[in-house]
Order: sequence, then C-alpha cells, then structure tokens
Amino acid sequence: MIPLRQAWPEDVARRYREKGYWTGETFSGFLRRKAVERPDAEAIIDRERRWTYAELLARAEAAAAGFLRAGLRPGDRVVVQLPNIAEFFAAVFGLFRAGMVPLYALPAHRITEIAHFARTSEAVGYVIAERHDGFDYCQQARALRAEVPAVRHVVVASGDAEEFILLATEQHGEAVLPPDATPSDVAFIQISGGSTGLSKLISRTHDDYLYSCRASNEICGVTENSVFLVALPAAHNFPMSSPGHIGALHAGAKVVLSPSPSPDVAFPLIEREKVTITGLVPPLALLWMQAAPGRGEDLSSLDVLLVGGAKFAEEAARRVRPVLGCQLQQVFGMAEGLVNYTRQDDPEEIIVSTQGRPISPDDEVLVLDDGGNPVPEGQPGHLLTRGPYTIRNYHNDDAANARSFTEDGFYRTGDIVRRLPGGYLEVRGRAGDHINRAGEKISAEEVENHLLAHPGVFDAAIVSIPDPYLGERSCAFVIAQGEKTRAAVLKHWMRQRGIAEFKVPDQIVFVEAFATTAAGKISRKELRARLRDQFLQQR
Ligand code: J2J
Repeated sequence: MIPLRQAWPEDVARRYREKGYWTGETFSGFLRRKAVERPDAEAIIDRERRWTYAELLARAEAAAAGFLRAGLRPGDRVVVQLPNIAEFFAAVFGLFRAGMVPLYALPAHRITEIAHFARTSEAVGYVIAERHDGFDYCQQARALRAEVPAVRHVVVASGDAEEFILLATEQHGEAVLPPDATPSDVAFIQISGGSTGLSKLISRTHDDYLYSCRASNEICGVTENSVFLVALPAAHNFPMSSPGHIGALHAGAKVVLSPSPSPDVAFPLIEREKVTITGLVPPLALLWMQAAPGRGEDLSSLDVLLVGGAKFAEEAARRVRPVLGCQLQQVFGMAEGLVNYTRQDDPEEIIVSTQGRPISPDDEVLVLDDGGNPVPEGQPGHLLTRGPYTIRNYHNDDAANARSFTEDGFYRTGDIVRRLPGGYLEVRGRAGDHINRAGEKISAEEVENHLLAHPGVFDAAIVSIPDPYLGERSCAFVIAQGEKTRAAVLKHWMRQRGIAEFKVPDQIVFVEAFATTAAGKISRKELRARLRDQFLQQR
C-alpha cells in the first residue's frame, strides 16, 4: 500500500507545534474528552434521534470494534458514502478509533467516481446506507466489488444490509481497540474538485485539520452553546470544517443534521432546535432569502450564516441581515487547506464585498502574475498559499503535484484573486478549467472524456456559462459524427456511465466545427474560452 503522507519540512512542523497550532490531538482523542466533559450534552440530532456525547462515543467504539471484527485492519482505507444521518458520525469516528482512514465521497457520486476513489486510495472497505433519495447503494456496492475486487468489506450503516455487514452499534464483550492514532498521521481523505481530469486525493492530518476547525470556531464564535445545522452534505469539506460539524463537536456544541438544505426541511429544524449557525453555498442562500419572508417559522435563533464554496454576489450579501436577521460571514476555502473568513466585527463593506482573510497568521499568501512575479496590492493575480493546514501534495500523483505545488511547497489554488488592505481577498475568477456549479466543482476534461467515449461524438468541449441562480452552469459543445444523436441521448448515456448528476451538462449545443487558428489547433483552454464568448454574444 502506498503510504499516505503529508510532509511539512521538520523545521516548519516544529514551528507550527511551538506556536500552538498543532496540539497533538486526534479525532478520537477529542471525542473521548468531550464524552468525559459533557457526557449528557446532546451531540447529534437526526430527525427524532438524539445522541449525547457519551452515546456518540459508545457508538463509535462499537463501530470500531465491528470494523476490526469484520477483518479490516488499522491503516486500511475505507470509502464512506453516507447522507446526513447520525450513522455518518458513528462510522467515521469508529474508523478513526480503529486507526482506519475514511475517504469522504458524496451521496451524489456514482460507480465511475466511487471506483476511481477506491482504486486510487487502495481502499478495502466501503460504507453505505442501503438507500437514499431513491438510489440503491447496495447495488452500487455490488458493482464496485465487481470492478474493484480489492474492496472486500461492504458495511451498511443504515437500512437492510442484504448480503453485506451491518454497522455495529453495540459493544460485544470487551473489545480490544488499537492505540490511538499518531496526530501527525493522515486522518482521512477528501477529494479535490480538480480542474484537470479526475479528482485527486487530499490527505489531511489530525494535527492540521483540527487546528483549522478550532481556529474557525474562534472566528465564528462557536462554543458549547452553539447549535450547528449541517444543511450541505456532511462529507463536504465546507460543512465539515468551516467551522463545520467537526468544529461544533470539538466545541461540545450540538450538531443538527438536515436531510436536505431546502427551506421546507431546514427552517422547521432551525425553529425546533434553535439553530445558531449554519453554512450554505450561494444559490441556497438566495433560496433561503427568497423563502424566508413568506414562511411562518421563527428563525430568530440564527446568529451566523456562512456563505461560501462559490462567489456570493455583493447585492445578495447585503440582503442577508435584513432578510434573515443574522450576521453574514463569507468563507472562501478549499479542501486542500486555506480558509478565509470575513470577521464578525469587520465593517459591512468588507463583509459584503470580500471573501475574507486567512484563518492563521502563518497562512502565507502570494498573488502572482502569469510570469510568477508578485502583483501590487489591489491587482488580480494567481493565488498561491502554504501554511499550517494546507497540504503539501496530493496522494500518489506526480503529474498533479508538479502542476499544483511549487518546489518550495506553495499550493497553486487556481483561483484569481485581488489582495486588499488588511489581507482581505476578493475572488475574481480562476485560471483552471473547472465549472463551479452551485459550489460543486466539475472538471471540464473529465466530462469531455465521458462524452468522447460516445460513438456519436467526434469532439466535445465543456464550458461554464454564467447562471443567475447556480452561479455557473455547464454547457457542452459537441461535434457529432456518424448517426445523428440528440442531447437527451447523450445525457442519458452519461448517467448510464455512472457519474454524479451534477456533472451531466445542463445544456448541450451541437456545432459543425471548432475554431482553429492559422497555425492549426488551439489549446483546449483557449477553445473553451472562445466557445463561451461566442455563446454569450449570440444571446
Ligand atoms: C469564490 N470561490 C470560492 C468563495 C470556495 C469552506 C468554504 C468552501 C470550501 C470549498 C471549503 C469560494 N468565493 N467564497 O472547502 O472549507 C472556490 C474556489 C476554491 C474552490 C475550493 C471550505 N469558496 N470557492 O468550496 O474544495 O475556486 O472547497 O479554490 O470544494 O472553491 O472548492 P472545495
């Protein structure tokens, strides 16, 4: 098995420890501490189920013992694909306790993506719910076992386990659990949005991630009295760490799981549980603002709304306080590390017009021109960063690492930003070719490859089109060949290939040919840019 590793240079790591960023805490360690400090405080609320910290710990330990009994071993990687249900927490804290490494997949991912995650992480386990949103994950598990036989253990965390193993919920006798993980070791794997090709694996250590969560708690005012609503998918890095459910649990707060982010589901939960803080992507923030005035629920407990994942329009940002009656904090983060927040005591203009400033005084930020030279303050440029919770490499991907990291360890975010006085950043766009569809990142290249695999497609280019609601939507330009095909057929074909629905192009436009220059073919990047311009001009 190729080891999972994040290698900060020794002197840098020492500095982060000396400064108190890396405290030597682990995920299991902090949960155990909370269960001692606040055993009867509520930790997880899932519909009518309410788990205290003591219960959460007991369930995690039972799950850990169950994973070991099933034959999984410390160090094993396990793809976890669960919706917003309490078992998500039993399963992942169980894996942490057993020294195993969860890889967080979204419920929307389908077989092609799950197989890619399992292969690239060398996973031997897969944790699912039997069904969710009408989708049969047991069927997907069978497909995964056929495609990646190394995945020997399928654990069903909720519903009927069918031929698979049910997640253990009770301790059987005296379980012998392994010693706690090493804080500088990799705790879990997130997946990158990725602008080129398939998702890359982002491994994060206990030390670095817990620092970002603790510091986020401070910035967002999360304490043991807070009630955090998980409205977005729990597996996504934003609702996990900014400050997220991990931040909330670390503070001893209450985590309320919303099965859906829609106002119909989330508003009654806010009223019932007196939710104080939550995070949304911009389209959902718009939806909440549209819905709130006409509805009866009392949202007055809500103190803070975090909005991030994609650019939040200034006009919308201005309406958050008047309409929802809470404080807005913009958050510009990434699963690779760096997270920026507007602060609660920032002037209104900063809060509505910037995406905040970094968490840590030791987040190093560079804004560079195309030639790699720093641009003056206020000028747009490429954002590069390194710091106490930003990764130094993707797992086992030399080509991506050469592209995405400088020799001295800076991560090239691919974002174009302006740095303003006080270190605030304004996101202006991005250099890479991905589509940010309502906060979901879609790699143009990945989707093009799916289209190109269809016999009726000669060539395809995916571009992002501005969309008033989604921020961006995807449009595929396709040159057909052979028998004439239709947009609906291509979309159906993509779904059948087993990819997340959000990657299926919103629109497909058939064209006769793509532009070339006098010198011949132009780059994919330039081609996508031209197609986008032509499309926008024609409207
Ligand atoms: C513009 N673009 C943004 C913002 C992210 C907190 C918040 C978000 C994420 C996330 C996260 C943006 N305005 N406010 O992990 O902890 C775009 C940028 C960035 C990419 C990262 C967190 N907030 N973005 O969205 O890994 O392009 O993380 O590089 O999914 O989202 O995407 P992701």
